[in-house]
This record gives sequence, structure tokens and C-alpha cells, in this order.
Amino acid sequence: MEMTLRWFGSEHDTITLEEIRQVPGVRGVITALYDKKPGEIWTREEVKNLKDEVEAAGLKLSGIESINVHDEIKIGGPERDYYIENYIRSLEAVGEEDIHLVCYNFMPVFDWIRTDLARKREDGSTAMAYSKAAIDALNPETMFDAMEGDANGALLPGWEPERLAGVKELFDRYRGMDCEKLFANLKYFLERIMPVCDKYDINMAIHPDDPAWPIFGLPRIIINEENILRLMKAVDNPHNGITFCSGSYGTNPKNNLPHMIRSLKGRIHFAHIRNLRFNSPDDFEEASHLSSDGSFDMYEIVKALFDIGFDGPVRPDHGRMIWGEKGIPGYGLFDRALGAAYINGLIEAIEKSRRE
Ligand code: DNO
Repeated sequence: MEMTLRWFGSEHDTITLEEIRQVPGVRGVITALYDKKPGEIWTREEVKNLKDEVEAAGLKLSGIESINVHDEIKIGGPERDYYIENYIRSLEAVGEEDIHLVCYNFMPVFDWIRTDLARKREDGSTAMAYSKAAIDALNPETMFDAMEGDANGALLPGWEPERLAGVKELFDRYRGMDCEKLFANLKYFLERIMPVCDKYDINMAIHPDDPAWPIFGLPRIIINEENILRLMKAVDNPHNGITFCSGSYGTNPKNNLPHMIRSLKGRIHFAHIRNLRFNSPDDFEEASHLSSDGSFDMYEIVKALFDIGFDGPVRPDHGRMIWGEKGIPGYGLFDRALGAAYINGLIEAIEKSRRE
């Protein structure tokens, strides 16, 4: 496994490549051209500049998170072929620059959703949290303003203001969309991009829907083992794979995380590892990575990845805000560095115990 950290680029991130370089065991970063709107073409030169910047700091650009998919493709609208063509151009730019991993998601309208970006925990740290009661009280059309107001002016990945400015219209366009139609649109998209992925050996890694259930009446399909296996079969090409995100699949306690990992052998291209603590079935907060701080057995998750021979990039995921750090919610340096160190410790112990 290749330990990485996500980095939002020098324009947006509060942490630097030099800081990332000093986290033990981290040799790569996961990043993107964060100023690109969904549907916009990435050029080879832009990708090269990003890669050069990362490499100048002694790190590798291990993968892209994300090239966002335009809603027209998810809706299956009249302009989808145009946007798929643009997506292919962007994949070519990435492939030409010898980058072989692209994370993306297929969630309608919104990316991940939390109801609290800075819930105070008993140790004084803050963490992102979700409560059903708070979601039920929310109006989706004003949710972006609420989230933005809580984000300390930081970039909220997946919540691009330009796209969400038209939330009401977007909702209208999704009217009548159900899980089957969304699945068919995802299949259509994947079938068209597979030739370019084959040509450049690009692993597409779909990120799960977070939380793992339909929200605000919008369908969500990348939520459990059954649906992902169906997708793997529907487009049965090893370049059609997944991002295994413990924190997203784990929002539904019915998902058996180690079992999911084992059943997806060969199709997991990227792993996001984090822990959640459930306070009740309807309320969770993002704990530190340590098993005993949350509800997941992190050892079993890492062991399952190890057992299936997963050797791709892995990254600690959302961290708490600790030690007075201010930054992008979930993406400060300190707690993610602790997470990387902890996951590296698990990997070392598992590796050595196998050799005995
Ligand atoms: C949130 C992230 C997501 C993820 C996208 C992938 O912190 O895990 O925004 O990057 O869903 O496209």
C-alpha cells in the first residue's frame, strides 16, 4: 500500500507539500485541478504543472481526486455525449502525464453531506458529524449557504458554489430519476470512457455516496456491496473499480466493511480509511482513526485490504481539528498525520505477523 495525503493545491490548501513530505511514510499526494468546473476540459499542460509542483517537493502525484462528472451525464440529458467527450479529453491529459488513478463520484446534485462541520467532542477537538434530526430539518436548497457559513471561508471539496448556485433547477432536472435510471447512466458513461482508460491504463475508482442512502428524494446507488458488485459486472473491465471509503460505506452499519473489501478483490484501486463513532443509529461523528475511539475495527479493515493484495494508494481520511488548527473541514494536517502514522503501524504489524 502506498500511503498518501490529499492536498488541495497551493491556492486553496492551508497545508503545504513540505509539511506533507515530513509525515512519516507519506510519499505521495492525491490532488486535482480544483478550479476546474465539472465538464471543463483539463489540459495536459495544466496537469503537467501540477505534477511538476508535487515532484519538486519530493513527492509523487499518486492519483487524482476528482475529475467531477457533470450532472448532465448523471441525468442522461441531451448534452451528455458532449460532456463525456470532454471527460475523455481530461482523462487523456492525465494519462499522457503518466497518472493512473482517477477518483470520481456519481452522486446527484450534492457530494458528501454532514450536518455539522465542527461538532465539539469531549476532548475539546471538533469533528464533522451527521444527525438525522438535523437533516430532516434542513431545506436542501439553502443547505449550501449553511455549510459555507460554517466552513471558515475554506473550500468545501465537492461543494462548488458555481454548480450549487443552480440547485433548484438541478433538482427539477432530476425529477423522475430513480436508482435504475441513474445506474443505466453510470453504465453508459463507463462504457464510453473505458477505451481511453484501457489505452492509458487509468484506474477509475468510484467513490461511495456519503451517507450511503438516498437523500432529499435523490437516488443514491453506490451504497452497498450488492450494488457495487452489480456495477463491476455491468462494466466488467478491471479499469472500472472503486475507492473503498470506510467512512462512507460505514455510515450504514449493515455494511460489513471487511467482507466488502474481500468481495471486491482486484477492483479496489484506492482506499480512504477513517473511523466513525455512532452515538445512536441516527447520529454519528467522525472520530480519530484509532479503533477504540470509534465504531469500526480498523485492524480488520486494513487486514482485509492486505489479504486481497491491495497495493494501490491509501490515505487517511477526514481528521478532527486538533491543537488549534484551522483549515478545510476534515482536511487539517495534524489529525490526518496521526491517522497516517496509525495506519502505517497497523500495516507494519500485519506485514510482520505474516512473515513469522
Ligand atoms: C470528501 C470526499 C469526497 C470525494 C468525492 C470523490 O471529503 O471524500 O468529496 O472526494 O466524492 O469524487
